[in-house]
Amino acid sequence: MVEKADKIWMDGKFVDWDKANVHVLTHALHYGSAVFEGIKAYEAKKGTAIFRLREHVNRLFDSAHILGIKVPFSKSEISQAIKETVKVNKLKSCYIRPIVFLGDGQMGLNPVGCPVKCAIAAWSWGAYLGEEGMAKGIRMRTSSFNRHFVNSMMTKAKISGNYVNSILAKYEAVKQGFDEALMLDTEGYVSECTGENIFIVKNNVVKTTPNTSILPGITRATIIQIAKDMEHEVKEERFTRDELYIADECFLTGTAAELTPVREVDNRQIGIGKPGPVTKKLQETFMKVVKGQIKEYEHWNEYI
Ligand code: PPE
Repeated sequence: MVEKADKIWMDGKFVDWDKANVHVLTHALHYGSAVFEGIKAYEAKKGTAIFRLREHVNRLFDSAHILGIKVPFSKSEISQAIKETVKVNKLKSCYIRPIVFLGDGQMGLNPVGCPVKCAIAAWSWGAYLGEEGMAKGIRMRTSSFNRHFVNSMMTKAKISGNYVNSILAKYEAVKQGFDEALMLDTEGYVSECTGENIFIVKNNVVKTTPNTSILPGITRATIIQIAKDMEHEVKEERFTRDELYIADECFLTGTAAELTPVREVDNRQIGIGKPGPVTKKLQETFMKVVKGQIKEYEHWNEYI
């Protein structure tokens, strides 16, 4: 169950959490015509800091542009509203969910003329794939569902409708006792997971899938930067599931998942079967970075 906060920002005003409702004929509810973000605020050195707020707001606007809708607020208004949402709810650290959606007033697939609505909620959210997963690594299986073909769904946009594919895959994996689903692209190469990007490490080389069928993750970009700064060779290159089976290490990245190690894929142990040295070092560094504890990355912490 989501841990309720006090207020939700809706179209420019704060409303009580329990009153943040929409009409049942909301276009987005029927057709998935919404774009959203997932952002995290952490208790950092000098107070609460939102991690890479600018990049998240840019991606929200990019997603809206790809879907073909115009956000009825400016980027600075949305950024300000996000900060205020954290503030009014007195949350020291939290997950933040802005959503821009087609509202009610018109049915049918033609979205022209449908009102565009915005909301921003924030709540406390614990370890996405469990505390144990963070410490020991998770188990995943290759999904029977493919990741979107790039001309069927726009994967660079965080469009709500895209996530039905993730729900199908996640449900299948969880019902079979796994923590997460590994999704392949329509050509059979590794793509990403249901709500995370994926990395492997082999002989100290860090590899992640290229920006084709994936959501270009902000955590992914962060880890690429940190790994390069640690003098690792980083490749953005396609790889197959068997290359993953024989990798030394594997981990997932995402705002909610942060950096989650993977210990097993398709019932095969990955590397030593627990978080490897590169994974551990990146995970530790990432957690310091989001909390504003490393000077060279402090520009990513946006204090509220
Ligand atoms: N791929 C997908 C499909 C995805 O949904 C996410 C974020 C990522 C990669 C990683 O992106 P980034 O957060 O920018 O590093 N998934 C969000 C969904 C969580 C949810 O269950 O809702 C998130 O982590 O906020």
